Amino acid sequence: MSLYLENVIEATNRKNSNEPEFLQAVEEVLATIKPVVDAHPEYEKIALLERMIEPERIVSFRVPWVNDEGKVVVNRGYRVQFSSLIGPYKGGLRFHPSVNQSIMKFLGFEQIFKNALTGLPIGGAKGGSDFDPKGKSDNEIMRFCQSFMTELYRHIGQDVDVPAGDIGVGSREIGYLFGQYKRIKNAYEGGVLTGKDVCYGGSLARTEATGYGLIFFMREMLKAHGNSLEGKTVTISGSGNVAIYACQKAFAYGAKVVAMSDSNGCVYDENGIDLELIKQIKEVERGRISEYLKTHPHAQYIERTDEDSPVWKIKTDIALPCATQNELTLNSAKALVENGVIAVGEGANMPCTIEATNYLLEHGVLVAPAKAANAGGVATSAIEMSQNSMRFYYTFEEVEEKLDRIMVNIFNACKEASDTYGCCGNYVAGANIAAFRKLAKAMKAQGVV
Ligand code: NDP
Ligand code: 2IT
Repeated sequence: MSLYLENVIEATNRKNSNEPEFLQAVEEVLATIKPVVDAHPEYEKIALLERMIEPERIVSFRVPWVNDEGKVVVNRGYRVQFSSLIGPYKGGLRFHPSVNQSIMKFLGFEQIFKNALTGLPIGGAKGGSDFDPKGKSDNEIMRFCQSFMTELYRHIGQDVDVPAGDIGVGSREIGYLFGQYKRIKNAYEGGVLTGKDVCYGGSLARTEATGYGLIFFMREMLKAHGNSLEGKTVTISGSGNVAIYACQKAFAYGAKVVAMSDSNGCVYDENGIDLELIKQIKEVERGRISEYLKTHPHAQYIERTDEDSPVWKIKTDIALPCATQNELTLNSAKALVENGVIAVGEGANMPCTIEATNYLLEHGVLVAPAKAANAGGVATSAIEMSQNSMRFYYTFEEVEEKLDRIMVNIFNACKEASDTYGCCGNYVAGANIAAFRKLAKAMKAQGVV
């Protein structure tokens, strides 16, 4: 490793020692872009890596709101505006009790690279709160969202920073956030948030986009290795937005999804998951996945007892982690390899630990890395922004076709980079290198900012 890279890694570890998820995300990128950095000694003088690793701005704020019992609750809100290098800050909002600055920074850092891969003009950001939406009434969700936006509005704008959904933030929350923004600004600025309902400026197919995009990327990756989704067994972690639409598209390509999960455990249905039932439980009733067995008693429910999710112990050809970071551990990777997995597609952000990814790659498993494989969501957000600017709607088919083309381009970019830099078939390295090359070029072009 070059001395420059070594020094940057050492300084990053020292400065961010209390932020393990952020350090993990940075380490994964720096470990793979070495050949590009080595070929560009001028990067050191202009502190290119240091500037890419340091967020442009972090905003953290108090979010007070009143619960249904009349008690005031205080949560912490964040927006990490990581990079505006290639477009307005862009990235989702996460509402989950685990949210902290480290998680916000890792997600914002990943987003810069992911957004660069889409080929669209969007910078990188992430935000959210440690608010737990579970068990909250609709009115509580609304009051929380209104309070959150009452601070956030001053930091965002359709040409400045464009938030969207992530864990715990879907169409309902985006609606409440948008309503409050519009009220404060006294203006309809459609492009300030994406993931809006189609009835007031959202894009058709945005809801489906991340899951569909993941399967399009998987299709391309398998094709490049003489394989396909047809007839394959698939297991998916999570049962939220990404998991549900990945499941739907996997079935459409002739695969059979046999397992899905939530944070408490997983359901295994050897007949194939009944997706309509999952949607009813998760999207309508906001319940637990274990309720699947009430109407499908032949299925099995396996409770989660430790950090290794039971879903990865089930035999499968293709595994799609679509829940959260570090949900696929080294133990899980070993279990998957032992059961003959051929491909892992990251729908969630950084779902595999570094040890798990390395183990999978060393054992010949194809890995579709998150930055590339789940980029369909944010790419379709950018398509939503462009429709808002045009004051026009594309049809579902038009958006899906654009998304498909974008995912094909992303796969090709990852493949080209991995072939060029001598890590053929390693799309984790390919995605990082392809994104980094573009970002580095833009950073050099724009001077020291
Ligand atoms: P949702 O809130 O719709 O669903 C999240 C799912 O993951 C739920 O099934 C949830 O289970 C499970 N989950 C959440 N946290 C944990 C945890 N700590 N341990 C185990 N399971 C957990 O979120 P999304 O589907 O939108 O997001 C899923 C992942 O995809 C995230 O990593 C997100 O960053 C990423 N992503 C999302 C995009 C989007 O467009 N929405 C785009 C790109 C990436 P439970 O109900 O029990 O909490
Ligand atoms: O992680 C992600 O890419 C998202 N949560 C979607 C971001 C967006 O702006 O659509």
